[in-house]
Amino acid sequence: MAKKTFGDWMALAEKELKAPPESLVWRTPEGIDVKPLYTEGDIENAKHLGSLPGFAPFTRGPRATMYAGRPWTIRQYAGFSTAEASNAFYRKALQSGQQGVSVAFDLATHRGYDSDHPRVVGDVGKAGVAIDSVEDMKILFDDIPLDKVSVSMTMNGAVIPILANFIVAGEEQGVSKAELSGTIQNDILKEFMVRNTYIYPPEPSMRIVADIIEYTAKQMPKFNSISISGYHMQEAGATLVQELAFTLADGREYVRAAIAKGLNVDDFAGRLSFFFAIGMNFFMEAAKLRAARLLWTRIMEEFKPQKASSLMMRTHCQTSGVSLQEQDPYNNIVRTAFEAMSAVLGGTQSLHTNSFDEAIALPTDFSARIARNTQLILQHETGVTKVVDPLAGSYYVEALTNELADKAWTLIGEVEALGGMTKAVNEGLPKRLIEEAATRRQAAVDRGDEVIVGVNKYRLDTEEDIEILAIDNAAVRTAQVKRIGETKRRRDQARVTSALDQLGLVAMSGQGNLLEAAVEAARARATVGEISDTMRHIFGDHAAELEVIKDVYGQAYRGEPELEVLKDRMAVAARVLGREPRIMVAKLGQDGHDRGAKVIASAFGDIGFDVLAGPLFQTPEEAADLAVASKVDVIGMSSLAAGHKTLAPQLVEALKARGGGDIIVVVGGVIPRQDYAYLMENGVAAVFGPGTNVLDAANEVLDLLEGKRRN
Ligand code: DCA
Repeated sequence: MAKKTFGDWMALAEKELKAPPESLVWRTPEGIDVKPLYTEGDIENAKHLGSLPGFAPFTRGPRATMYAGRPWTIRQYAGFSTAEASNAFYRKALQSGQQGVSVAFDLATHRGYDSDHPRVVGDVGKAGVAIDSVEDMKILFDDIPLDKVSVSMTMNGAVIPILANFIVAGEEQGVSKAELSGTIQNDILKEFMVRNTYIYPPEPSMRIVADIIEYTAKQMPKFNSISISGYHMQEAGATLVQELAFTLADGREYVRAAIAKGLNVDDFAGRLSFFFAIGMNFFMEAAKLRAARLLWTRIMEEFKPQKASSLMMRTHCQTSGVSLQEQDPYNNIVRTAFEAMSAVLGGTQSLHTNSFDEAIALPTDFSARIARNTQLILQHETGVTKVVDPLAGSYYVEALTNELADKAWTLIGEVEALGGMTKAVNEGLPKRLIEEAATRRQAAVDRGDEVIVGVNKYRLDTEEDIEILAIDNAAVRTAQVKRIGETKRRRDQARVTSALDQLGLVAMSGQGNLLEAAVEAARARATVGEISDTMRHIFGDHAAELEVIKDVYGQAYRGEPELEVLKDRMAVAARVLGREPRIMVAKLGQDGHDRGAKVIASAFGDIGFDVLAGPLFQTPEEAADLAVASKVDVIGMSSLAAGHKTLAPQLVEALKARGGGDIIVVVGGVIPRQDYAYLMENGVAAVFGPGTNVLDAANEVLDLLEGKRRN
């Protein structure tokens, strides 16, 4: 029988479909046209084919034997309330099959505030563990041998005091810094783009990164000095091409900063590590990791290293937080399992699988067990560890690898043309592109173009509440404040002052190493807040420019009845008010996750509201001052870090105290249903949980406004 050609297939497909097969092409948010069939022809020009794992450019994996030799590390990111509670959680997890520790700190710690600081009342112990000094750090790792278990710490803002405390906790456990293994995130550039847990402006922040790379290269040979992270970009709405390009461009910038510090590339490059998100686009996510390794080798070749390990990308991955849904939450177990499989097929070195309840709260013991077991099942039951890079040679996956690499390389070129990532960040390019992508995606979900099972399709009539973990934030704060007091009473104050003075000198002069100086201060029991403040006095605080993008959400709905009806209602409201209804989108406390707030601000602006985007990190009183002065009708408070039960009632009270009691307060974000009644009893007019359609929210806000006027 004659061999069939692609043309034969086209003809047959058209007959079957009764339409041209091109109609099946799926244009992804990356601008990649995914076709229904891939053949040899699609990889004819792909230059990356034919390599082997363990060799540059490492497309097929950084190790020769990959999981057949050693499976990836099961490393669950966790931390909550106190050091005692988190320590107990880690020890139990390690006994149950977890292989490495990954610490989540609370937002007060991230931003360099001690737990007794007035700005962090709603944040202490909420979205991670509160660490104020070495005393807390020692409790955190009590009975966890730091010479055997590798520890990852997600810390960027207060990275100097936290790493210093970790080093000293190790010392006092009898483990020298040379023996410590693990990773510090230390990736500040993406904080300016998306995550916002920065403290200082970009320039001194880059010095901090370089000082840590220098210190670890010289004194901590087993420690990964940085985890260059795309994760938070995807979480903030970036496409996979943006995530790839900006992460690699960040990496290049850090290498340049370390070389400018006088380091030889081979002295540190082998200890750079990466961190990506793995979302629901199964094959594309696996291809992304393959493309990332390919491109990293290309970038590192520019620096002419001698060691092969300097060209090698090693990465941690986490399943996607934004893919988790509040509605029908057990679906999240399925989502996470697919994402985990994709990360593994892409060749990750270390993996976190989210717990199914993480769209609404911190994991319970039950949900954490399922998340961990998802990986144990992959490692022990599926056979997926037995063969290296099993997707290699797939026409589709190789074509995707090639196309993602090409597209990301073009975007990396645009960043270079601006003068590198620090300049691009200052100019706002990555942030803007990511926010546009996020808003476009929200519109696609709201319109139902992108299906999310149980949310915009197949939604349940009634949702059952699931058991969630609630943190008593006030109790954590009281305990932390007490320990800070005890630590300060017991320490040698003269030694603390002298160590902090020395740190200040290193910061001011630009000479010496900040981490080296901070280690001495940590030994003397200076607190995280004191070490951070010493540098704050010299470096200053970073204040982000707030920009709200326009015409992306509106564009997606152009001419559609849903938007037109809403716009008519807006026009009526504007006539009654004598101006457009004014809404302030507020972020309170240290919660810098502003994707939701930005998307709402942008979409509400397109709908016709006069939108005021409040600055990050406001106290309830500051937000109330601004709202009253700006004569807003509504405040939309966005909360993603569990501070809502403290901060929303405080905002309502602060408004009343300023004569703004008639301003309507609505709250949106990661709010468990169990908390709705409490918020409503405390003056909140409406709550918009995860999965809320933005047009529905706008209609409800208008209902509230009209109700107010009728009263
Ligand atoms: N055969 C033999 N040895 C192997 C193999 C293999 N197939 N695979 C790995 N190993 C070795 C590695 O060389 C490494 O030893 P080394 O440190 O002495 O070189 C050791 O086993 C551990 O493997 P590795 O792949 O480095 O895995 P991790 O220690 O888990 O590190 C990494 C992963 C991504 C590099 C790290 O930065 C990390 O853990 N990141 C986590 C970040 C995080 O948790 N973020 C939270 C949001």
